[in-house]
Amino acid sequence: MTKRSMRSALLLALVLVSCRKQPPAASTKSGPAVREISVTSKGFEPARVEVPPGQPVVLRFTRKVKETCADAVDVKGDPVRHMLPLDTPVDVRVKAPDSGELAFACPMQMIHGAVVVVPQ
Ligand SMILES: [Cu+2]
Repeated sequence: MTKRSMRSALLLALVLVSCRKQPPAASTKSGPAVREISVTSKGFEPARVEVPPGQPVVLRFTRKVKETCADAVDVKGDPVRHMLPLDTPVDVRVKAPDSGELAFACPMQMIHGAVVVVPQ
């Protein structure tokens, strides 16, 4: 297998995996935008994700490190604490505010990130 075809196969596998994880309601063509956020030794990467105002958006968190206090994430205004199992994408659906930011953080509020509204 060439490097190129391996890459295509990998991409295809990723697409298949992400399709399967989508709930039926999100499979319409006007589904919410998805922003991938990794948890690494540096914290949330990227720590700031830009979104249009007032739109639903899916934050897809994937924890990639074993040792981190961000083994869960709290999103401001969301009473549910979202556990982040290692190497498992977890979708958190939020609605972007009309302006400003929507903060998220680890349960101890040590590692921070934010959804940043960018006017269109
Ligand atoms: Cu923490």
